Amino acid sequence: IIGGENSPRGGWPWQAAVRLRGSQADGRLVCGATLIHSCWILTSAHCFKRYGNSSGLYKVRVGDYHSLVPEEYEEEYAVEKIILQPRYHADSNDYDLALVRVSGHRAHGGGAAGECVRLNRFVLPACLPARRERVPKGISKCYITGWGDTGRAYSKTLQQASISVLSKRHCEQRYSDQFTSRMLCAGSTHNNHRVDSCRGDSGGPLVCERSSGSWVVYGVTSWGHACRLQDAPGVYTKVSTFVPWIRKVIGQ
Ligand code: 4AZ
Repeated sequence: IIGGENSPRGGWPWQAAVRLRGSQADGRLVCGATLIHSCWILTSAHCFKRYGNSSGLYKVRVGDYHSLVPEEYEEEYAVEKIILQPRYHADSNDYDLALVRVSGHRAHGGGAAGECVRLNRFVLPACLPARRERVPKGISKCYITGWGDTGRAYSKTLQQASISVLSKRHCEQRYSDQFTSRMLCAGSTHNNHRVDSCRGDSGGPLVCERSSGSWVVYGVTSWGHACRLQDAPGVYTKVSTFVPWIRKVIGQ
């Protein structure tokens, strides 16, 4: 995250990370992700472009704040399966969404029936938007979060930044037909304080607070022209488009 700040501990309890498992690169950050159900995280499909989509290569970490310090509510889970959005093709950024099912916590014991990730004050799912729901205009505060590049290096602590969802015109002007109706355009509206997602934040959430106080994952960090360039807003997969597919896959 460029132009962000340290998040409060436990401030974004749905923030998860996909990390490499085993080998020399154990624990290396692959992508951000959002817990949307005790057994499922939402991330972007392009996260699996580099190392492939076989589940044994990855693990999911939840409840984390400082990536190098073991914390009380931090847990890691094996990946049971990775489901890429069927219309995603690795040669474009369209349909850039994936669902990852995590293995249950039998090894740790003490979980509720049908639960995979153990939920608590530091580990809670975000809400899905309604099908075709638009981001509420004006009233809602939206944030991006992640451990990705801050402009100097990847962050050790979870970063947050307040961001505005922009009209699609901003991204259509900048990216022409690479920007599709499956995408959201977001960035900062003033030029002297740029805010953006960057390498390593991909797959992570763009959340906004509804007037009811619930937090909804409207976007999944996907792509953009570098980070923080003038007139280069960030592009996020529009989750509301995919709610029927998500519900079908996760079975609710
Ligand atoms: C990336 O390289 C990346 N500002 C992620 C997000 C954005 C640009 C690049 C959007 O993963």
